[in-house]
Amino acid sequence: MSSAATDLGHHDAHDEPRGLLRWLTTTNHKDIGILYMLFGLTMFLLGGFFAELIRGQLIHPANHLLTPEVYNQVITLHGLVMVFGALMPVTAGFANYLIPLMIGAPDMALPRLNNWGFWLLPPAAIVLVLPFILKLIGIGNGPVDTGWTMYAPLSVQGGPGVDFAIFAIFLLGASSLMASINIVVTIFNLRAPGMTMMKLPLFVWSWLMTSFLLIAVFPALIAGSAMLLADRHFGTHFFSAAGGGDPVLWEHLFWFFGHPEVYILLFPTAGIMSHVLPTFARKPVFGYRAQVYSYWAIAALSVVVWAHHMFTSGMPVAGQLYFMYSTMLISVPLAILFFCWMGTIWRGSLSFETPMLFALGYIVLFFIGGLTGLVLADAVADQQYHNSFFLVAHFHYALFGGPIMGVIAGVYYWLPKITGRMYSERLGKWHFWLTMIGFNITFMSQFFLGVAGMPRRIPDYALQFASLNTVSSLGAFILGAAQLLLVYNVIRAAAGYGKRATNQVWEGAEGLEFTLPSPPPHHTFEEQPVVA
Ligand code: HEM
Ligand SMILES: [Cu+2]
Repeated sequence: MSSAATDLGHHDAHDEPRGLLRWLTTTNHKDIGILYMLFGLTMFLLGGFFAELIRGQLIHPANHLLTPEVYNQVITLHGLVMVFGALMPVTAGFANYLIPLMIGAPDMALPRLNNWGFWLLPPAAIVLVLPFILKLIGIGNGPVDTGWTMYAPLSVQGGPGVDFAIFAIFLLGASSLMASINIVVTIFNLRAPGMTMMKLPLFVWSWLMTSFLLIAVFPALIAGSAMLLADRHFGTHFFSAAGGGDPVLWEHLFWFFGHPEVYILLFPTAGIMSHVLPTFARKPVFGYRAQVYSYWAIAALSVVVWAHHMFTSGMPVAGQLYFMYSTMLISVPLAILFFCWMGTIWRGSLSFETPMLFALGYIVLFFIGGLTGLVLADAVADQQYHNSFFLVAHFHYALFGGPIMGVIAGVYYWLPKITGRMYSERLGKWHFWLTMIGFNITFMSQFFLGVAGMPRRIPDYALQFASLNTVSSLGAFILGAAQLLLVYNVIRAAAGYGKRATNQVWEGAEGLEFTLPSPPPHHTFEEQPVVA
């Protein structure tokens, strides 16, 4: 049994390469996981740099830090880099590192595909950002500047930066599909004896659902991008009304991908929550089955609500009502998840190490993101708030407040496992409080700006928006600076400083990964463990 099981994976030759070649050619899931996470962190810093440029421009009216063209390029790259460069790869890194450890498998099912999946990412990032750098030295007219949604007809008419972005999307799509297929096959086939589906750790379940979603919806974006490319260069008119096409078709294709994408970003970190909270509450996770069923319900509903992004594009009343109510329905399974998290910490013996702080911050911030999403789901209210700063504030509460906080909780939680060293708890707490304070200063003020009528995607604004924008920008500088503490903590642990971590790392931690040494050896579970 055990030999058959281990032969499924690969077995690195024992004279495996070292140094740079090791990282280029590795098929080991832990190495690849680390590559993904480092890539994600790098992109987080780049996306953060763009964010600071945006807030630098908006710090006071009539500012000339960026020209309007460059402003549009910077907001577009910021959005694309954060979503596709930072969040998706970093959660995929957790998947690669943790899923085999959590299910007792020696590696991912398709290790060479895994290597490919990762190495498509750096070229994608370079293709996306290269026009920006070329422009700095005077070549070309810069990167894509349409906003991350790349709406037609603007994207049909835009400069070569749009072509670079389309090519980056092809690479990112191929990478995501490879990773998703690998994850599904691994979870279905490589579980240790006794690890039934209903015993899977919730992080593994969350990634199974993420993979299903990716496989279901990424093709819509790839197809749409191919059509866009054809419209731009091969004389087709998919998105051009003059030639018999329809620009709204792009919106359908984009949001059929784009709305589920929110849950693709969210799920893995909802999974992380259900590991961090029980550990520091010293209680078993509450409502395991309810959480699994909620994942299913959210995933299913997420693909039928896309046009809530299109209320102002013109739609029959019946359509408005359908998309309004179906969207609001998602709050039911989401609320169940929230109740399960609360149930998990309810009357636990809580302690507040850094991962726990970020997990609690997640609950608070993502709750605000969710509630304000309900406001935008109201087809009538959305006529007012659409494309205002209310929306910008909402989706940052939903994307930073949820996924990014969850990723950071996960980083602090598993960093000692991965590096064998504890991070500095004191700096971790500083990181948390500065993030929490900086974040709320930055984005709470944007709700008020939005309600007062400040539109999104503008490099300059009317005088009555001045003071709240200054507040928001100062908050963003605190928020950005705070993330350097995370970088410091990661580098410090990776470089081998800090207290040694035990196998279990945390007093209340459970799961197969915590039965292994910290850091785990290069090859794990060559003998498959048996789960009782
Ligand atoms: C330091 C933290 C951040 C700050 C200060 C920040 C700031 C901003 C601002 C001010 C805008 C609006 C630009 C405009 O419409 O004129 C924006 C757009 C956006 N941000 Fe962020 N952001 C941050 C982090 C993130 C993260 C973590 C994500 C996603 C994971 C994200 C995703 C987006 C997206 C998708 C857009 C829309 C871009 C577009 O309209 O094309 N941001 N950000
Ligand atoms: Cu949506």
